[in-house]
Order: sequence, then structure tokens, then C-alpha cells
Amino acid sequence: MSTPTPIPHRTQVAIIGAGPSGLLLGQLLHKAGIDNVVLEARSAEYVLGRIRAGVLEQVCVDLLDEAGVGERMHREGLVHGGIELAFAGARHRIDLQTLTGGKTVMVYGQTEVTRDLMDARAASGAPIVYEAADVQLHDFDSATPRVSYTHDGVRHELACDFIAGCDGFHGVCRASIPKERIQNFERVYPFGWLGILADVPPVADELIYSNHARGFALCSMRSKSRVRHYVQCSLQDKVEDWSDARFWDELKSRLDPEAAEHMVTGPSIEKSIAPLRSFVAEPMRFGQLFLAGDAAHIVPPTGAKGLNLAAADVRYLSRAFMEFYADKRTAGIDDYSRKALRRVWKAERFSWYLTSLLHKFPAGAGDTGEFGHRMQTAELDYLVHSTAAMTSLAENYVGLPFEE
Ligand code: FAS
Ligand code: PHB
Repeated sequence: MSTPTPIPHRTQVAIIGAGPSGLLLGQLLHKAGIDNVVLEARSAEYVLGRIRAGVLEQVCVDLLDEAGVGERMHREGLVHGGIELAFAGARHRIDLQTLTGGKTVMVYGQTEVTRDLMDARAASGAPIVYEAADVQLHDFDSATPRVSYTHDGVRHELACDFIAGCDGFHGVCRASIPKERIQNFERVYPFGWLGILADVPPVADELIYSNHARGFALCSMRSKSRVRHYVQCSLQDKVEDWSDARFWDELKSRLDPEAAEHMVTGPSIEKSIAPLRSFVAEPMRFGQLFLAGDAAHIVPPTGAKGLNLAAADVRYLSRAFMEFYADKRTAGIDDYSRKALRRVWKAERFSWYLTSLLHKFPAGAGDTGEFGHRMQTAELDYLVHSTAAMTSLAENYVGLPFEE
């Protein structure tokens, strides 16, 4: 049994949360010689058990390489040069690679990204505390911020220069900010996604996003032998309402005949329902506290942006900390929130656009019901026959260029 790393009582950056944001930030800072401690409320097994994103932008791939954890991703990940849109009984390929001058996406599950980052953290010997309970932030507006937490029944205190709030949508960091200092923007969608994981071969070489009168469907994958599929479902649905047989029948009913015919079905190894929302908190910096990833923003998963936005925040924040500790310059720190939010809002727009285009909206106000579905079909018909429109979709899907 290796001796656990003693947890210091002082560090340079205290990172709250060991999801992709916290682990990636921790790894980049460690490689840059910046001391940091990661505090995670749950066990590593629990974190790894959450099945989430599956598509990485090149920016995210490059960051994982920079963090020194890209080897398995390049070995096991699938590079995709296109996606397919299914509507009105047919499938149309969007040639991402040609339309963006060569850019592609990497299909590699968030679970694997997290596992690679956890393994790197353990190998580095840098401190991480799992099952850190009752994390509290103190004096983050002062020059001497602190974090306190309980571990194995013992209350600990961690002094630091900065706190990185990487603790997700339900975390403690954003909740610690006085209401008058933060502005929240939110859209909750009137449906959810029921997702399953199954060890069967994918129905196609690339992802299929389907707009259908019965509702949205997505055929994604984790490898050539494991799929991740979704169907739009009611917010009133419970996972136990959906047997595997019902899921597969519903998925096939929402796809084009060719995909439905070639679909290989099998038992689910994971099944869960996720609500869909668009959410942004502004700003993303409060004194010495910086929010990153889902702690600051949420996108509906339609555009495959959630994990990639988290990586983009970490790219900006890690460089800001590196600049500070190298030259005591605060330009990056002072500009973090503005720069991160510019990218966040563009991803929010794209995710909202794709969600509005592909999902069935119950009749009600605005472009919903039968008229709304006709508008969607017209938009899709225009999109797949317009190079300009497909280029716009493609450059957003592969990830927009960074503002340095
Ligand atoms: P995370 O939520 O992943 O990590 C935050 C961590 O902080 C967690 O481990 C949590 O346990 C910990 N934490 C929380 N409170 C704490 C506290 N008080 N103290 C200490 N630790 C605390 N994105 C996509 O691109 N495609 C998808 O298909 C997709 N599906 C999703 C499905 C679901 C159900 C959810 C919730 C999200 C999904 N996302 C998807 C988005 C998801 O991938 C996030 O963008 C990604 O997990 C963001 O990573 P983090 O910012 O690290 O937040
Ligand atoms: C996934 O594989 O989980 C996935 C892929 C693309 C999306 C959303 C989820 O847009």
C-alpha cells in the first residue's frame, strides 16, 4: 500500500472538484511547477461512474497532450471527419473536415479522459483529497483566501493564493458568491435526454443526429464495439419507465430506414436521464476565486460543447496562473472572465441553435408544435444544401478559434 501523499496546509492554487476541469487544471499547473491541491467531494469510483460527454474538440485534445495524458486517447480514440443529420427519412453527411480546412473531432469518452487524468495525478504524487466533505471557502476577496473541509472525520484548513471553482453546476463555489455580485442567465428546456451505453457495434461510422416527429435521437459511440445512444424524453419520465426493448424500438423509430434496419441492439450497461438547460453565470471571477467549467456554465449536450468549454476555461485559467507565477503579471488573471465568457456565449448560442433545430417542442408559445416542426424541416433542408450554412455548423462543431 503506497503511503498517501501528506496533504499540505498551504498551496498556491486550491482546486475544488476532480471532474475534467479540476483534474486538467491540476495537471497543467503541476507540470508548470505551480503547487495545487485538488479537493473532491466524492470517491474516485463515483466520479468515474458518471457517463457523460463523448466528443472532444481539437483544442481539448491539444490540452490533454500538453498535460501529458494524451497517449491512450490517441491509441483508442476515434478521429471523425464528419457527422450525419437525419430528417424526413434520409441522412445527410456534414463533411466537417473539408468544410473547416482539415479540422476533425476526437470521439473518446469523458470517463476515459477523467481516468487518464486521475492516473496522471496519482503518478505525479501531487496532492488530491477524495471524499472531502463540507468544503467551505473563506476570505476569497482578500489576499489570504482559505478553504476548509472535513476528511476522515478531521476538519482541515488549506491556505492558498487562489481558489479554482471546478465543482460543477451543483458545487459550493458559485453558491458561495453573494447574490448581488453574480448574474445568472438560464433557459430550461421542456424535455430531457435518456442515454444508454451498450456493448454493440455502432450503426454508422460517424454520429447521427436525428430530427423526427416523435422526438430527437442521437447515435454516438465510445469505440467500434461500444455505443452511446440518446432519445429525447419527457421530464416526467423515470429511467425505470424505459426497458431496453422500449428504448431500442423508440430509437429505431426516430431514425432513417437504413439505420433502423442495420441497428444492432443489446443489453444496456448504463441508462440515465439528463435534463437540458442553458446556463451562464457572470462574471467568472470574484477576487481570488475563479469559476471554470460547469461551475460557471451549462449547455444542452446537443452541440457536444460541455466538456470542451470546460477545457477552454482551463486553458485560459492555467495560462493566467502561469503568467502570474512566472512574472507576477496579472493581465491574464484580470482578463480571464471576459475572454472565457466570449467563448462560452458562442458555444451557448450554437448549443441552443442545434437543440432548437433538432428537438420536438411541445405546442405552446413561439415556434413550437406543427408550425415549429415545419420550420425545423425547412431549416434542415436549407442547411444540408448550402455550403455556407454547413460551413457555419462545421466550424462551430469542431470548435471556434481561440482568442489569445
Ligand atoms: P463536473 O460536474 O464534471 O465535475 C465537478 C466535480 O466537482 C464533481 O466530481 C463533483 O463531485 C465535485 N464537487 C461538486 N461539489 C463539490 C464540493 N462542494 N466540494 C468538492 N467537490 C465537489 N457534455 C458533453 O459535451 N456531451 C454530453 O453528452 C454531456 N452529457 C452530460 C450528462 C450529464 C448528466 C451532465 C450532468 C453533464 C453532461 N455533459 C455533457 C456536460 C459534462 O460533460 C460537463 O461539461 C463536464 O462534466 C464539466 O466538467 P467539470 O466542469 O469538471 O464539472
Ligand atoms: C456522447 O457521445 O455522449 C455525445 C456525443 C455528441 C453529443 C452529445 C453526447 O452532441
